Amino acid sequence: MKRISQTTLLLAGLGAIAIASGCKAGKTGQAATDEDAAKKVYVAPGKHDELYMFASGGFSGQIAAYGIPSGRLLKVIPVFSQNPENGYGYSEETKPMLNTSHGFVPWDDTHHPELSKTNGEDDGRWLFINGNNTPRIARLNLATFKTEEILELPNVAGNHASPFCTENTEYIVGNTRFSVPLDGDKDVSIGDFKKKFKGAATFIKVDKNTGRMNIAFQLIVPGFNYDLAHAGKGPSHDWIFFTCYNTEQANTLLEVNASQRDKDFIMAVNWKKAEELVAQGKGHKAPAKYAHNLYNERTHSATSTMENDVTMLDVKDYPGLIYYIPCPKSPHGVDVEPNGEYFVASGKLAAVIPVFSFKKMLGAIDQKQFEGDFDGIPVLKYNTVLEGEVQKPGLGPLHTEFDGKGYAYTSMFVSSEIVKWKVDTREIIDRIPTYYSIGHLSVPGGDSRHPYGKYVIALNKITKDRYLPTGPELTQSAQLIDITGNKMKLLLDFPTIGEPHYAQTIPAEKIEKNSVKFFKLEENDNPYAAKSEKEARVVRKGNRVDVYMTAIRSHLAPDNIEGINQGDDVYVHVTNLEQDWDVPHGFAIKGSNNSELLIMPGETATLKWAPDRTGIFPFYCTDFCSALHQEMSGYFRVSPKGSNVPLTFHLGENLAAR
Ligand code: RUQ
Ligand code: CUA
Repeated sequence: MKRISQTTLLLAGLGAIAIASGCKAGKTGQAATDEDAAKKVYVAPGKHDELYMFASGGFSGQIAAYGIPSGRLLKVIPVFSQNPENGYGYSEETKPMLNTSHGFVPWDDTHHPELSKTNGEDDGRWLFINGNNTPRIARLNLATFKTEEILELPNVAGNHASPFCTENTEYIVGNTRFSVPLDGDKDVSIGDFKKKFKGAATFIKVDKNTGRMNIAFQLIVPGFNYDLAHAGKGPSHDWIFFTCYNTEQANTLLEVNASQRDKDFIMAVNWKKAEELVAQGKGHKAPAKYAHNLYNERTHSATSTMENDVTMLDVKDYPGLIYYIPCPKSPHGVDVEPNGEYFVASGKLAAVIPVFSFKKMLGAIDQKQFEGDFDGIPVLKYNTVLEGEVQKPGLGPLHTEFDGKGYAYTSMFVSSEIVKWKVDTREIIDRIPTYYSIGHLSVPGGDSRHPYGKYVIALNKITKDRYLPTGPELTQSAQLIDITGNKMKLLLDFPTIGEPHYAQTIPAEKIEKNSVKFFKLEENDNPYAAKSEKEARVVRKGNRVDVYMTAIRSHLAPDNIEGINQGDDVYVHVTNLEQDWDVPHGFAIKGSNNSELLIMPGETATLKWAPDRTGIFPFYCTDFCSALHQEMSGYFRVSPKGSNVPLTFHLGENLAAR
């Protein structure tokens, strides 16, 4: 009991420090008046930013792209949440993207954008992001800035430790935050936690050419709470390191009960070895139900397939597959420096930042330097793997990124600052306050073999007094910090959508050159496309009416449609005939219980509409596309059920009364 109350006090104390340091620090703000800082973030009108930053939208479920150094918001890319702004998740073509084994799930919580890598470097092809709540991983295509694929993860709950990329994007890896009974064994007492609740580390194979994802295997690991991971690089290429907390395996009041042990673990996994075992036919197929959703750029449509099983390896059965490294205390993540030799863990309740050596780890394994085992899995001796500790770094270390010049930058949640330290000597070089309560930070390329450096971006949890107040809910915020000198220098605060949980930042040139400007009409394979006005038509089959509509500046064809009856399901398939950059058309119908469509040039999108009453229903283009945009409109006539008004459609005819 005594121990519990001490821990509670410690945690309450940490919270208080966070708030106190946050409010006090608010007075500084020197950068806002610094002309030099203003010059460094000023991007003249018409000029482009130097970098793209892709930040998760946190509980918005989306990704947002910003220009750096200006901090200008360029685009919100819908991923796990419906987006009425462009019809994602509302149109018939994109609804299947949000299908899961639980049915249609129109929201999630995104945390960790991960750029695809070639030879350990960000290659600008794809961006992966996790859905935390209903475990999913999405892949975005950075040529189109569209979500192309969403894969649900079975046997997992709280897909937080995700997604992490191996050095050549061989795998995207995720693990469970909440250990749960495996899918085959569902109705289990929570009291059976220690026996029956398991972690499942998921290894998703990524096709080199198409980016297509498939679950290669899952490793059944002990029922802990898994936290962030990073794959090795260079010498440590074959390994991936996970952190875990709650090695106490508590299932109630985790705040206290999962903070008992002095050290939890880094779990080092030899993924190369796991891959070999699976190739040899080891492991077993376990029943699992999960959705695999794929968007096709040619049909402009998504399909959802339900998968039925997954290959699982129980790590207990394969010695040498994983090792534990003790790590203080409730570690929240592990980061691998550019050379792949040192890995750095951050215990959110720890007083030091431990830096481990990969070489020493291999040596310790070789010489069986074990301090014991957990469930048969060897636990290496802390000191045999440790290279050294960063002493007195600050309070609440969370995440570390690197600048490629031998320095590391660690975010400190509780003391609300970034600490710069030297990787080889572990001495602290500088610290800078963040406003407030920083979570992740992002150095461009900061988790890759060759960081671009130049900036570190603080991704904060709280803004308090930093912006004009907007009622109880305040904007979320990031901060841009110059790291070119010995001392870090705050340049800019900029608001973000949702919570900018984590971001990855990449030189613009790697993305810009591949950017798609429009979709070729002749490559449009959507079965409902009308590729010219001549093909525009309306077809009835029972109570289903398909409208094949075209859009071009500045009319929709057809624009007068009669003979729809109440009780019909109307599918309006709009094809944008434009073949030019930046000419989308929009589409909306009065009273439709749906969002608009925003149709890119060459694309087809479908709005489903069930008219709820008889009458005249105007429809129009919602995107201001030309001087005669206001004229881009038309009418539906909806008659009573069973009416004998013939189905007709027109364009360019002044109808006579019927
Ligand atoms: S975890 S703030 Cu959700 Cu990314 Cu450390
Ligand atoms: Cu098309 Cu406005």
